[in-house]
Order: sequence, then structure tokens, then C-alpha cells
Amino acid sequence: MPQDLYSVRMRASKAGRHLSGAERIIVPDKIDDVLRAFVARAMERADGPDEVFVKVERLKDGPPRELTALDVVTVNVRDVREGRSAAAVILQKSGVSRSAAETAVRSLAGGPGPSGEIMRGAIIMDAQNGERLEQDRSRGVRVSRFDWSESASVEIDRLLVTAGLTHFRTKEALALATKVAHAPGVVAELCWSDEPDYTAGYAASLKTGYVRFPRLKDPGDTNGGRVFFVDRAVLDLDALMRYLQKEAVLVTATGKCGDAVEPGMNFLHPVGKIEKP
Ligand code: WAQ
Ligand code: MG
Repeated sequence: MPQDLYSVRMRASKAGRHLSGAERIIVPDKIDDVLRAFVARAMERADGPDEVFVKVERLKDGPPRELTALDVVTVNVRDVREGRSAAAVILQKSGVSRSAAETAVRSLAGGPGPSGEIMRGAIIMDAQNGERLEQDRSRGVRVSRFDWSESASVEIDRLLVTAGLTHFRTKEALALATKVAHAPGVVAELCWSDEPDYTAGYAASLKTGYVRFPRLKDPGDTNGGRVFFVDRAVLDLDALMRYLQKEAVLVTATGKCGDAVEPGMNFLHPVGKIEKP
């Protein structure tokens, strides 16, 4: 009889502003260690938090859905301009219009919240006309209840280290992007961190895999965020929200982690195998 699984979530804030968050799905034995690690991570920041919330919740809706991680490739862009335009090209290959891709880049660059601040969650954007569909424009939608399985976690660590990718952000973002890419109605995602010193980001979809760009912003820039592009023709917004926020996903298998490529190289391969539910 498999052990129950628990969702453990952390969010930290200062003066009402979101600072950091994290997510795990774990067996009860690990809860202690994970809580410790989450609180340490929240407290480590130079701009120490006023409040740290941690939530531990048993997953009651049966076993998590199991997914295979997206393939990973890094495109060696030299600067922000090249990075953002290469990311827009990847988004277009996934079915996002050029104008929606550009709207998304502008939103993240300028601070996606109502007064140019960062959001806690993601923008939901019409992949054709760039219209924003998320109900709360300062919070956005937060993806929750996802993690690596224990064996896939060990394996992806090995693959990412071999590819020279050792930052915890890459591993977490790959799990999140894998969940999002499989979401009903989602065609692609664009992301870069709000962390001022973390300049890398990615464009991801089932068609392209997880395509990283070392520079989607300049060091020191505190803006960042996520955009989930949706196909309005098939979108059921309630079903999408339920999947992103409530449905537990474990990434139980790894994809490929390829060598870095130069901008303009055609590294995309036909996928075709992955079908949405
Ligand atoms: N659900 C939805 N949106 C989120 C979530 C979530 N669980 N967590 C963060 N966001 C949004 C929110 O608007 C943040 O401001 C923004 O994303 C960035 O969050 O391969 O670390 O945690 O090395 O700063 C990219 C990795 C790292 C690139 C992204 O994001 C690579 C990262 P951060
Ligand atoms: Mg952050």
C-alpha cells in the first residue's frame, strides 16, 4: 500500500509584497526536512520577509497524474535583445501570434501587475490577440501541487549537472513548465525570474520543449513573471484553473537535456507523440 502524499507549499512576503514561494509533493517522512528547507530559503533573502506561510495538505483525490519532463535546450543568446526576440520566435512556433508574443514580453519587462509591480502568479493570455484573461491582475494564477518523483529528481539532477545547469531554479521551473505545457487549452509559456540577479528564462510548450535563454533581462532588473498562452477556441477557463491550482502532478520521467545551441540554429525536432487529455 503506497504511503499518502502531502502537498507542502511556502510563500513569503514583505509589506504585503510577494517575495518567494515553493512547492513540493512528498511522503510524510520528509515533511520535517522540507519545512526546514522552505523556511531557511524564505529567511535567506537579503530583503527578509515579514511573513512566511507554510501549508501542509494531504492529497485526497487519489494518486497524482504522472508526466514526462519536457526536453531541455539552452540557446546561447548574447544579450537581452537577442534573448527576447529568440523567445518570441519559439512562442510563434508553438502557435502564439507575433503580436501576442510581443505583448507578453512587454508586460513582463514593464512589471505585469496593475501599477507595474510583479505578480505572485501568472498572466493568462489569448495566444492570438494578446488579451489578458486572468481574473485577478495583481495575483494572477498560481500553479500548485507539482513536483519531481524521487527517482526522476535524482535523474534530472544528473542530466542538468551534465548540461552545466546546477541552479535549483532551473529544476523547479522545468517541473512547473511540464505541468503547464500539459494543461488543457495552454499552447505555450514564457517566463523569466523576478530575482534581480537571475537573468535566465524560457519559452516552453509540448511542441518545442523547454527552451532556455541565459539572458531575458539585465542583472539588477527586479521585474519578471510568467505568461500562459491559451487557445480561446478550446479554452475552458474553469477547467484550466482547476488543473493548474488543484490537480496534483508528479514528473516521474525525464526528457532529454541537450547541449547548448547558437541562436538561429534549428534544434527543434518533431514531437507529435504527446497528446493532451
Ligand atoms: N505559478 C504561477 N506563476 C508563478 C509561480 C507559480 N507557482 N511561481 C512564480 N510565478 C511567477 C510570478 O509572477 C513570479 O514573479 C515569476 O513567475 C517568476 O518567479 O532554466 O525562478 O520564482 O534556468 O522568480 C527560470 C529558470 C526561473 C530558467 C524562473 O521564477 C532556467 C523563476 P520566480
Ligand atoms: Mg521569485
